[in-house]
Amino acid sequence: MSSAIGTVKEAFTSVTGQTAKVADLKNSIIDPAKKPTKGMTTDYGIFVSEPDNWLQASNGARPGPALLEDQFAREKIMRFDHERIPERVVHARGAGAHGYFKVYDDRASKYTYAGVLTDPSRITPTFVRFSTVQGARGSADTVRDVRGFATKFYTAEGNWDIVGNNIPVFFIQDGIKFPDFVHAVKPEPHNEVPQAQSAHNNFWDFVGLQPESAHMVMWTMSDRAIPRSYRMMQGFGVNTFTLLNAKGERHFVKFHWIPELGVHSFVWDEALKIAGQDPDFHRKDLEEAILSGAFPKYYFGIQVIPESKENDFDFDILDATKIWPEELVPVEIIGEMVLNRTVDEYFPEVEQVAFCTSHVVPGIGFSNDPLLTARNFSYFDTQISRLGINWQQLPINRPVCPVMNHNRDGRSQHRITKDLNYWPNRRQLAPPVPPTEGGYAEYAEKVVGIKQRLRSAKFQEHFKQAQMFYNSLNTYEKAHLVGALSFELSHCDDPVVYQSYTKVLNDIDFNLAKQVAMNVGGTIPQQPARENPGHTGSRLSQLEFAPKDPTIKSRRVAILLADGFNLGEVQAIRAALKAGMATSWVIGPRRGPVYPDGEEVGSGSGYSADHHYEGQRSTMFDAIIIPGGAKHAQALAKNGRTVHWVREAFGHLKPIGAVGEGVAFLREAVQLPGVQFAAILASDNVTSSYGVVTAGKYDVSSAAADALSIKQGE
Ligand code: HDE
Repeated sequence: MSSAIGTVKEAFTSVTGQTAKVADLKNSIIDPAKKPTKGMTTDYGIFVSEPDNWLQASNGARPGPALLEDQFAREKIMRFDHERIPERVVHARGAGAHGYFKVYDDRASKYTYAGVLTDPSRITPTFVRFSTVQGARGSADTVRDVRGFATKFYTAEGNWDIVGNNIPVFFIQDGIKFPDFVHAVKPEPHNEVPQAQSAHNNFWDFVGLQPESAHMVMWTMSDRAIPRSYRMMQGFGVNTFTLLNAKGERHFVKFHWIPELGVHSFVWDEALKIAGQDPDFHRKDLEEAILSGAFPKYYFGIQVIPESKENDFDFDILDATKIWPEELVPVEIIGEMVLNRTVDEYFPEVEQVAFCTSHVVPGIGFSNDPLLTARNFSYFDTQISRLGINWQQLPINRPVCPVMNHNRDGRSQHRITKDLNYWPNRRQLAPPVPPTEGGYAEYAEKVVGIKQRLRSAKFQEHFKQAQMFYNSLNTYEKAHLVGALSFELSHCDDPVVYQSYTKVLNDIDFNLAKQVAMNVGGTIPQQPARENPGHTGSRLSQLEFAPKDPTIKSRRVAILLADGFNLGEVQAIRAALKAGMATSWVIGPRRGPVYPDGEEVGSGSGYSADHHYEGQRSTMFDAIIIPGGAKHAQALAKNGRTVHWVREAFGHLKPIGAVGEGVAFLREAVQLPGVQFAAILASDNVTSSYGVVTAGKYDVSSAAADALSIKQGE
C-alpha cells in the first residue's frame, strides 16, 4: 500500500500542464473525433438508420398509430424521461472548475503530517464548486445569498474535501436545527415563493426567534452576500477541524481561502439588474476568466490554536457562529490554489461532484463542533439519494490513488473486483494499513461526559461578534447593510415578523435598529437593548482585502462608441487593456460595423462592435471608456440609452474614463455639482474626480490605466 502511494505521488509531481485528476478523467471522456464507429448507435450499440420518425403503421399518406415495438424510440424517450436527478436540497445552483493546490514549504509540519499541507514538491489536483444556497438549480447567480466554496483535493492519500462558504460563520450552532433553518429560508411551503432570496416572512421569523443567527445575518446583509465574482470572494471552512502532527500533538484549525484579486462586491441595484439581464453572470465570469488565461487564484491560510489554549477565549472555539478574530489568531498563509481548467460537461462534473466534510486525510481530523458532527453524517447521506450508493465511483468523485476494500455491489456498481469480499480473509487481500504505514489514525482523545442535550455556557452569547462585525464596516458598508435589511424586511408582510426583527437589531446596535425600524415600519427603539462597546476587528471590512498591487486583470471594460469616433484612441485603449489582461468590449449603435471619424457610415468595413446599446447594459462591465470624436460624442449625447449607460455606471461607482470630445458628453450625461470637468478639460493632465477620469489630450493608454486602478467603491 505504501509503495502504491509512492507511485501515485510520482505521478502527481511529474504532471506538467495537467493534473493527475484531469489525466484520470480523460479515461471517461468520449471524444467524438476518435470514436471507432461509423455513426449513431443505440445505447446497446447497434447502428440507427432512422432517428427522426417513430415507427408507425401507416398507409404512407397520413400518420397511422405509432408502434410500441419501436425499440429505438422507446430507448430514446425512456433515457430522456430519467435525465433529471434530485437537485441538491441546498446549494442547488453552482458552477465548477478544475485546478491545483500547492503549499509553499513545510512550515505546517509543526501542526500536521498531512502530505497535502506539508510537501512543497506536490501539486495536488482540485475541483471547486461554487454555489448559492437558497435558489433552485435554474435560479439567478447574483442574488443576495451565502456562496458555497467547496473544494475537493485529490491527494495521494485519498480525497479531502473542504466544504466551505464565503462567510466564516453560520446561522445555527447545532446541526439538529439545520432542517428548520433550511425550511425557513427556502421558498415558503404554501406557494413556493420567493425564489433565491431570504426576503420573506418565514426566514425572518426563524432568525428572529433564533438569536444565535444574529452574527451570520449581519454578514448576509452585508456586501459579502452579493460578490462581484466567485474569483473575488473569500472562502472559509467555517467549522473547527483538527490537525495532528508527527509527534502526536493536536491543534484546532480553521481553513481560509483569500482571493488574489481582493474581495469585491456589487452594489445592490447592480445585483438586482444582473439577475435579470444575465442570470448566469457568475458562471460565465468564471469560465471567461479561465479561458482568457486570467486564472483565479486563492491563497490558502490556516488559523491554528494548540489544544492547551482551547479554553482561553471568551467564545467557544467549537461554536460555528463565532469567528476566531484574526488579531487573536492570525491567519498563516501556507499555500495557494489556481483554477486553470473549465469543465467539459456540466452534468457529469459539476452536478455529480459530491462533497463530504467527513472526507479527511491522515493528519487532519474533526473536532467536537456540534455543527460539524451533523455535517459529517449529512453529506454522505444526501449523496446516496442524489447519486446512489456508488457515487464515489463516478469519474469526478473517484480518487486518483488506488481504492481497495471489501465494500461491494449496490446499484450501479462499476468496479469488477477479482478479490474476496470480506476481511479477514485467508489470502490477506486488502489488509488494514497500520498508521505507521499511512493508515488513518484517530487522535486518542480522552472523553468523559454525561449523556445530555445541552448548549454549554459560552454558546449562549450571541451578540458580541455581531456588534464587532457591524462596527468594523466603513460608512458605505454600513449604509449598504441598512439598505439590505430594509429591503428584506420590507418584503415581509407580517408585522409580527418585521417588528420582532427590529428588536433583535437593537441587541446589536441602537442606531442600526432605529434606521431599519424607521424604513420598514418596525418598532422604533427608544433606547439600546444592550450596550455596543464599539469593539472592532481586523479584516472584517472587505476593503481590507484590496490587493497590494491594483490590477485590471480579468476586468470587463466597455468602450462606448457612436459613428465618428476616434479610431486611434480606441486602438490604443484596447491595446493598453489587453496588456493589463482586461477584456474590452465595444458597445455601438449596432452589432457589427461602427464607422470611425473620416469613414462614411455604411461605406467601408468599419470597426466591429460586440454589442448594440440595448444588447448589453453598463451593469455587465466593471468600467466604461468613452473615446473622442466630435460626431460620435454628439450622437452619444442625443441618445437616451447611452446617457443612461453612463449615468448608471456612475451611480454604481464604476470607474469611467473619457478622452477628448468624449469628456463633453460625459459632463453632460453626469450633470452633478462638484464634478469639475470643465477645469479638467482645460488642462492637459489626466485628472480624476469621483472615480471619473478624463484626459484633455491623447495620452490614452495612461488614462485608461489610471481610470482602472481606481478601486471599485471609491
Ligand atoms: Fe451544507 N449541505 N450543511 N453547509 N453545504 C449541503 O450536501 C448541511 C453548512 C455547504 O457544491 C448538502 O451535497 C448540514 C455549513 C456547501 O456540492 C447537505 C449543515 C457550510 C454545500 C448539507 C450544513 C455548508 C453544501 C446538500 C448543518 C459552510 C454545497 C447537497 C449541520 C461551511 C456542496 C450536498 C456542493 C451542501 C448539509 C451547514 C456548506 C444536505 C446538515 C456550516 C458549500 O448534505
